[in-house]
Amino acid sequence: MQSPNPAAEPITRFAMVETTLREGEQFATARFTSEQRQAIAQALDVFGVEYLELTSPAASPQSARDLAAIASLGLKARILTHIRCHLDDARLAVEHGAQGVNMLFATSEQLRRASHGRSLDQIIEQAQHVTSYLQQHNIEIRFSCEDTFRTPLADLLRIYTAMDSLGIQRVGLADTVGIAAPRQVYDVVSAVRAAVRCDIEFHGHNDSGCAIANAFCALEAGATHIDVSVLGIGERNGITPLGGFIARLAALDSNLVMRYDLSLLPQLDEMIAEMVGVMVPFNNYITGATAFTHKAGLHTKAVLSDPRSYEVIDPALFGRSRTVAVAHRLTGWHAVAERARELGIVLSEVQARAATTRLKALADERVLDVEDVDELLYEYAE
Ligand code: HCA
Ligand code: CU
Repeated sequence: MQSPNPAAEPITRFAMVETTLREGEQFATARFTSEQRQAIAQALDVFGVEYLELTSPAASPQSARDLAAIASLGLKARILTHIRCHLDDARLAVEHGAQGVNMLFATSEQLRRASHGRSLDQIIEQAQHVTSYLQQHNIEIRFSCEDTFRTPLADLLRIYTAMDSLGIQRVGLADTVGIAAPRQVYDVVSAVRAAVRCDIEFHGHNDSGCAIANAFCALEAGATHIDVSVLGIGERNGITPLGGFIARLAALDSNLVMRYDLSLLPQLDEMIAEMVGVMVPFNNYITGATAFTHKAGLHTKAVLSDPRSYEVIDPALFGRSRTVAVAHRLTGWHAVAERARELGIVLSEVQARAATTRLKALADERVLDVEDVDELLYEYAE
């Protein structure tokens, strides 16, 4: 298929950095026990995410113990921990068995003023210092500029090229406050792509509803690693959701996501929703209650003859099935005839149309459910 953006490279290589165990723990109602943290790590590992990002061992003694415990599980996913660009934190990461660190430094003027007050040169010097320690311990390193999209591009490029020249594995772009729009993400990632040799990670918040689109644009511009969390949980209203990101890629080409155990997605969403005390949203990507429900007559007619007419994602890949809603005033005779067939009732077109007319009139009077439809259809069987 022709890419909508002629400059965009086809997406060939990417990895997911799953951060339910770090960003997700920053969600308002999240408080995972050690057992839950391990269960989440294991479930995500079976699903097939490439990286797990865990809360810093500097956060609390239990967080440090849980990092060590998860790092010793022998999972396929690489175990990262998220640290400040600080030697003390780097030491703790090494001591607790992390294979890699995702470290960050605030670089926008807004955050530099509010947080550490350092100059660009001081940031780079500190990062070099910590990097050299981590490299002596063979730790995979990602360095991220917090609040990337409110940091001047010239500053970003200066920091990223300095870090790239140290031989770190990745630089990270973080839309910390959810302010970036897709074209902006595309442009900034493209500029970084042209300036560094290392991999590029993107972390996007969803305050203005662009987290999935931004992650996708980052990939199109050459990012290689995308941060996600189950249901998108994180600070405020969260980040790019794992399921939504998968949906975006599956809509483009399901081959991009076939390496994951997709049928586990509904369980993953349910598990995290329960642990943090929320419902899976009704309109959630793939796993929401209505994600594959077709209602209006025109839609149901087409979907019954070819699901691809109104479905760009195959529900079966995720162990889900489609629902054709019949018990309402927008119904159409194809859907009604199909419901009759399911009941073993064969209707002629004339009968199906007549039943549909009666159904619509009834639905104008009161709320119907499928039993009402079935009752009406059984009258035709007699
Ligand atoms: C935060 C930090 C962070 C870090 C992202 C990253 C963000 O909790 O404020 O390390 O790339 O959104 O900037 O989550
Ligand atoms: Cu974040």
